[in-house]
Amino acid sequence: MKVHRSGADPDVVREVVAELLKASAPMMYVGQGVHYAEAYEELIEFAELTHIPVMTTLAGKSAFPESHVLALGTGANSGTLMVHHYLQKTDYVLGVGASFTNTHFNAPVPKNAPSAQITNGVEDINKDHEIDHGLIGDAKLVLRQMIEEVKRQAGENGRGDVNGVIEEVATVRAEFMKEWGPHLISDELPISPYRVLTELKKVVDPDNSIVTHDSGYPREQFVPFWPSNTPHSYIGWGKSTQLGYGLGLALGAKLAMPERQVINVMGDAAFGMAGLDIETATRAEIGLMTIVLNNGVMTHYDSHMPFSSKKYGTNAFGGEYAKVAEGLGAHTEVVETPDQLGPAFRRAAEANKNGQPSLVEAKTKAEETVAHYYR
Ligand SMILES: Cc1ncc(C[n+]2csc(CCOP(=O)(O)OP(=O)(O)O)c2C)c(N)n1
Ligand SMILES: [Mg+2]
Repeated sequence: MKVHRSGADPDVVREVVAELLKASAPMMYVGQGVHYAEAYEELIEFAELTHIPVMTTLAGKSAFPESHVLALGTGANSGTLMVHHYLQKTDYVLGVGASFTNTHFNAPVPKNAPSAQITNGVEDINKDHEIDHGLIGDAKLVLRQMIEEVKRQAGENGRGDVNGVIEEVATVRAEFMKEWGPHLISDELPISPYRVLTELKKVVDPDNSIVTHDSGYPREQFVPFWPSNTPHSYIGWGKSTQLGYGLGLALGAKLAMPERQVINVMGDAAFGMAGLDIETATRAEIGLMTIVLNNGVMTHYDSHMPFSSKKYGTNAFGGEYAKVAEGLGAHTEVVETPDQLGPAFRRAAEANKNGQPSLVEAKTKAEETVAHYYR
């Protein structure tokens, strides 16, 4: 079947652009539709023409470079302080390829600000949120219409940074990093999962990798801090949040983009659900890296099931996952101190180059500190 794309009603485009240019703190709430439409260049061009800052949802992560001066980062269940800041102050929200679905796994859509929504799913319009303008169409085509309309209304060079967005985002980002820096460079033992992220970032090239998390704390801890600057450098998932799913995604990602370093970060419970699929990677010579953040528990689940946790230890796990993975044909590493992380990641990545999967089992702390600003 042929795919048919369509653009939005030009009258609505005109009205939305006029309103956006009048607003004092507009923001973009960018979802997975930008990936589907491959509207990456248009999104950057539109943001730069209007100086509107960009938040991505969990599934939208990596649709906009997080190193960009207009990037607010990801607003998932956990998220950045910059997202929180703009969610509170915004006076106009433009959804781009976003369904505006109410879910625990994305930042809340601001209720009191006017909103417009670019989506190709008619059923998304007024589904969970009453919006002011629907821009029904393919994100790439609609953003192109919006770009042309900004040029018509504000001139070829668009609107300057009249609201001082670049400085404001930089100030809030500095505050955010000041708060989280100590976690990211922590020397504590067992190892902090945030330190794992920092050391991984030094060894692999994030722009040429594809990282994905698993359910639980690995997702909450990686999403706000892993720098996604190129399309598909991160697979954000979790609206349906089945534990173990990340490994399957990583297998597929490596097949789709064999030139990239693929990394799947999972907890010990997640490994219990799907870890045996590492044998699939060995058999099919899919050289991906799995990092098991082995903290010995399902973090926080003792509070969900206090009686059985106390009596039977149902929230806890034992086991040596590197040994299991060795039996499945992977190159394996066990890491107990932060300084061992870098060399282990280097050797694990080297094995991947030869088509062998690798597993790094890091003995980590059950870290409950998460960047939760809006919930
Ligand atoms: C199939 C399935 N069962 C249960 C859950 C609920 N759940 C979400 S996270 C989690 C525990 C995760 O523990 P672990 O993988 O060890 O990661 P941690 O949070 O400890 O870092 C559970 C049970 C789920 N998401 N999917
Ligand atoms: Mg765990």
